[in-house]
Amino acid sequence: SPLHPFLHALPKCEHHMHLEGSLTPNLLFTLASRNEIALPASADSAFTSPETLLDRYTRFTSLDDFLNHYYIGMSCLIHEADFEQLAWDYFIRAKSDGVVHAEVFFDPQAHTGRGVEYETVVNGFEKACQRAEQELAITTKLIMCFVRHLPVEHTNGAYAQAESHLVSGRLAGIGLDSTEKGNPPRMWQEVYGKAKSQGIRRTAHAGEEGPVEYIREALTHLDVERVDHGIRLADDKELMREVAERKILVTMCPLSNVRLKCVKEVGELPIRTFLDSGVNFSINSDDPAYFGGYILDNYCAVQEAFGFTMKEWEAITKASVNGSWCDDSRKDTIL
Ligand code: ES4
Ligand code: ZN
Repeated sequence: SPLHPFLHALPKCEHHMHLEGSLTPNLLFTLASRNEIALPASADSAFTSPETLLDRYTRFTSLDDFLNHYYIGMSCLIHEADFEQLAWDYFIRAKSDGVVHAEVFFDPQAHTGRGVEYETVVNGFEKACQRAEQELAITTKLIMCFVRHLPVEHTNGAYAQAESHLVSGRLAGIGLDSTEKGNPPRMWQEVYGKAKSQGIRRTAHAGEEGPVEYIREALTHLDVERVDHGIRLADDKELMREVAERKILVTMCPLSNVRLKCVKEVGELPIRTFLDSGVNFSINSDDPAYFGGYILDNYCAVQEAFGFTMKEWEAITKASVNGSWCDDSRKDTIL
């Protein structure tokens, strides 16, 4: 696109990027070897080499098909230095795409559940965040997610482990991810209520594979300040108006949605509708190592599908900065 240099130069905020989803096949094989992790000898031999794995990633059939690979991949992360390297490699790449502020997700339960200490994970990620701030001038926030495929009863333990970090601000907030269908947001009402009472920021994946009712539930039962994905929001025009009025940020992930067969193509996403209806949204990479693109690739895919004007891109950029969980002085510096 002739707008490519313009899109590259836009000051980008990333709000929806799972650090574990930035694990490239190359780093995955390096860590598997270094940590002596046996990769599965799967029927389709996806884990033969980085090349066969990358090729398999072009054929995900659903969110769960992706998640099966995602959880195997992260089983190679063992030591603090592994987590630090993972996040640092992402920040380098984000910098080259024009990211100035990154709020990144991670899944503590996916690590503690296989014997890796919570502190190992957080300390590694925090070291990378500090380096990104000092050496790359990227401001960062860590958001912990609860995983919906595990019993909801596990949530209180995961929250308790992180609670002091959430209260002190070392972690910026909580999110909810993993298998959506059959796991409606209201199931996590209790922990979200506690977080709210402690002044902790809240977001949740909703309306990715699940219906618009899950978006409504995330707003009413979890009182989220953001909606992650929110593809289905345009199915309920009244709810969409409410999201616009309340300036709830919808964090869109176009290439993810295509790879996971939530939509056939980027043009099917309600991005033009959101822009015209005053819904604030940002464009993000989700799991860039798995979905064939980092944040700039997602901006370019949106431009190819919707052909926005420079003025429209400036409005998108502004909403993205203003929807960030950084303080106002940082927003002013970016804009
Ligand atoms: C995820 Cl694309 C997506 N959806 C839900 N949960 C996730 N965790 C990591 N990537
Ligand atoms: Zn996600």
